[in-house]
Amino acid sequence: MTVLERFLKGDVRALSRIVSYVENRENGYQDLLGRLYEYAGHSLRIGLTGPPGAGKSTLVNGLTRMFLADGKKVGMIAVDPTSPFTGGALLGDRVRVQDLPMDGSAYFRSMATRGASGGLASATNNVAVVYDAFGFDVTLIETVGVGQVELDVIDSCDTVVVVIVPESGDAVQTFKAGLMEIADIFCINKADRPGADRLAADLKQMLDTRRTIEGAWPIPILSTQATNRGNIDKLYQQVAEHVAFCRKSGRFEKHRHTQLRKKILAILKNRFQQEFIDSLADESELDAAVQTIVDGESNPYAVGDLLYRRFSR
Ligand SMILES: Nc1nc2c(ncn2[C@@H]2O[C@H](COP(=O)(O)OP(=O)(O)OP(=O)(O)O)[C@@H](O)[C@H]2O)c(=O)[nH]1
Ligand SMILES: [Mg+2]
Repeated sequence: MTVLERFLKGDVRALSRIVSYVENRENGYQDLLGRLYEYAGHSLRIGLTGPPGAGKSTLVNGLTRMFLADGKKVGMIAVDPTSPFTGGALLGDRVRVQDLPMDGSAYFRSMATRGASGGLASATNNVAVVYDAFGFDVTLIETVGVGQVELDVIDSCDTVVVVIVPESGDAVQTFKAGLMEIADIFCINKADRPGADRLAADLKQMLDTRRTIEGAWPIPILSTQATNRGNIDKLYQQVAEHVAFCRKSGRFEKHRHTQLRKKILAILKNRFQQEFIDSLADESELDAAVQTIVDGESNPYAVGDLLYRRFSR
């Protein structure tokens, strides 16, 4: 049996092989991914984002247990754009997944920046497609903060949970951090700590004063205590309600349509870009062009224009 056949039969080791293959963009990974799309499209994608140490992993663990109890298969991805280490599974993450079943109903990977930066978001999306094709009903994606990589990752999710803690400051700071824009659900974790109620009230006021569009999803604010599973069931329920809301309003399909559109454009952009750069393979030509600018005979835009015209001819 080939690795792909074993993968399609639910072999977890084959899953690991294919995830690595896609993650490392090994030769021919696009063809393989292309084939996997045939089996994908069924997995829900739920993103959890928030400041470091907010309790995202603990919440992911809690949600995973609830999905498992509901008979669902769950894939987890932890994305850490700040860590340069390959497969940088943090000790904490390993500990947290240790007590999850090993029968393939739950699977965890952590992804860190490697090689070419900027590819982390697309690598994460690709791994999520592998999970989807493998048959995970749900993919939970954890990211830290809100940089461009995280936004790209989060953008592909059907539901986004923003996790904040009393320590992360007031509602205004949450707003400034750009977290208001991306949240479908607010989760104030570590509600056992002082300041949680105040933060919830401020956040509510902030959300209330924003002009709400007719028929928009009313963003809920939940307080959780992830370490003792406090209110995890409420979070689980809100996620389900958000998904149901999106399906009913057509937002779900529309969002997925947009994602596929973006994917096609990204593929095209990469290909054209590569083709163009390849056409400039003669470095001396580029150096000569630089010299014309140094000599005051041209400028970068004029050179770019010239090279582009020649390429497109
Ligand atoms: N007091 C309290 N501690 C919590 C709660 N939830 C998580 N923690 C603790 O907070 C610490 C960080 O939790 P994680 O789940 O690793 O947080 P994270 O957001 O995944 O952290 P990074 O991935 O490093 O950004 C751990 O020591 C948890 O046990 C909570 O509700 N209350
Ligand atoms: Mg974590």
